[in-house]
Amino acid sequence: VATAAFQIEGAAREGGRGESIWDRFCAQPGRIVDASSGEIACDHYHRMPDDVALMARMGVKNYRFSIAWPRVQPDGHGPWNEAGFAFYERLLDALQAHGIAAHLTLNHWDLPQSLQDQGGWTSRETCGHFVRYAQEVARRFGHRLASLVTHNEPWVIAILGHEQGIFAPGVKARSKAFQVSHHPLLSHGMAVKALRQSHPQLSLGIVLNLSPIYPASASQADLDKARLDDGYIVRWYMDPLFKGQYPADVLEDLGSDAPLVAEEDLAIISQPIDFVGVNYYTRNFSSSGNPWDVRANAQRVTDMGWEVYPPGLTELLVRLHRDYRPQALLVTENGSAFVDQLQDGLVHDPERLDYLREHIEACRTAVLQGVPLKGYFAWSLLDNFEWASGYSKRFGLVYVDYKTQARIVKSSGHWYSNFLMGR
Ligand code: IFM
Repeated sequence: VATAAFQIEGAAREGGRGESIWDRFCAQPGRIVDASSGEIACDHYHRMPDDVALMARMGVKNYRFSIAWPRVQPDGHGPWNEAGFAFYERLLDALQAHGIAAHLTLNHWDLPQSLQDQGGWTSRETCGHFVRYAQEVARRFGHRLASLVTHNEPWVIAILGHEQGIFAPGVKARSKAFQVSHHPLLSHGMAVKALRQSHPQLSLGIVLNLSPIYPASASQADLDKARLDDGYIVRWYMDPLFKGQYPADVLEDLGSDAPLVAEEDLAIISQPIDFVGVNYYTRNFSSSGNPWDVRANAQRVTDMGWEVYPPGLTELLVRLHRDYRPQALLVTENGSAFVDQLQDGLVHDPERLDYLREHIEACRTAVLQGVPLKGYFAWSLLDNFEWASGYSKRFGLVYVDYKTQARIVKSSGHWYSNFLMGR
C-alpha cells in the first residue's frame, strides 16, 4: 500500500516541522474545496504504531510512504530537525518489527515554504538543496530501505502547480511550468549520481503519473493532438530519463516556454535507475476541439470523474517496456475514489473492490506479456487529504472517520488482504 506524508500525517506544527507550500496554499481562501488543510489529516503522526499494526494485520508486506521535507529540515537548506528524523526512525522500527519493507519517497510535493520564497522549483538552486536532503536521508536510513524514490509525479508539480495553478504553489505561468518540470528531473539525476557513490546497494527510481492517450476520433487533427499530448504527459519525462533528450515535437510546440537546459543536464538526468514507478488511474482522450468532453461517455467513472479502464494499465506497461526497456517497473499507485457510507460499522465498497481486482488482473496480463513488473502498491492505505479536493474524496482501503479518527477496513480492504495472504 502507499501513502504520502502531507496527506496523512497531520501534526503540521508539531515536533519542529517547518511550513510547507501546501500549508500556505491551504490557508488561502478558495484553494481547497472543503476549506480544509493538512493540519490534522489522519493524525498518523500520533497514530503511526496502530496504522503499521493494521497494515501488518492486513498482510501488507511493502509500504510506500514519503518524508515531509520540512519536518526533517524546516527551511529546506539549514539545520536538520532531529525530532522530525526521530518520527521516521520510529516508523522504520515499527515496519521492521512487523516485517514490512520500507519504500521511501523524498518529495511528494510538500516543499519547504522558505525554499518557495527563494523561487522553489523554478530555481536551479533548489536542486542542490534537494540533493543535500537526499544524501542526509540516505545516510540515516539508506540501509533500512527496500527502495528510494526521488520525486513523485513531476508533471503534477509543474502543470497543476505552475501552469494551471490549482495545486500548490498556485502559480499560473506556462513559461515557469516547464522550467519547473526540468528541475525535479535534474535534481533526480543529481541525487541518483550522489547516492550511487554513497549507497551502491540502494534501489533508486522516480515515480511518474502516466496514462495512455487516445484520440477522441479518427480525424487527423485528433490523432495529431493525441500524439502531442502523449509527448507532454509520457515522453516529456521518459525520454530525458531514458534517451537523454526532450522530445522534439513538444519542444517545438512549447516555443519560448521551453525550459533553459544546461549542456550537461540531460546526461545527468539519464543516469541509469533501478526502476520506474508508474502511477496509473485512468486513460485520457485528446481532441483538437474540446479536450475532455469525450470522457462523459465513459460507462464506469470514479468519484473523481475518472474513467475505470483497466486495459489502459496493461497497455501502458507494455508500451513503456517496449519503448524504454527500464530495468524494472513498479505500479507505485493505483486506486479509486468512491462515495463510501459507514453503516453499522461496515463500509461496503464493491466498485473499489472491482477496480482493484481488475487492475491487478491487468498487471498480470502485462507480466504474461514479458513486462518486468516487480511490484504493485494500492493507493491508498487510508482515506486521506486529497489535495485540492480536501477530504471530499476517499481513496482508502481503510475508511477514516475524521470525527473520531477510527479506522474501518472497507470490504475492498478485506478483499485485498485475502489476496495478499493468498486466500
Ligand atoms: O492522492 C494522489 C497522490 O498524492 C498522487 N497521485 C494521485 C493520487 C490520487 O489523486
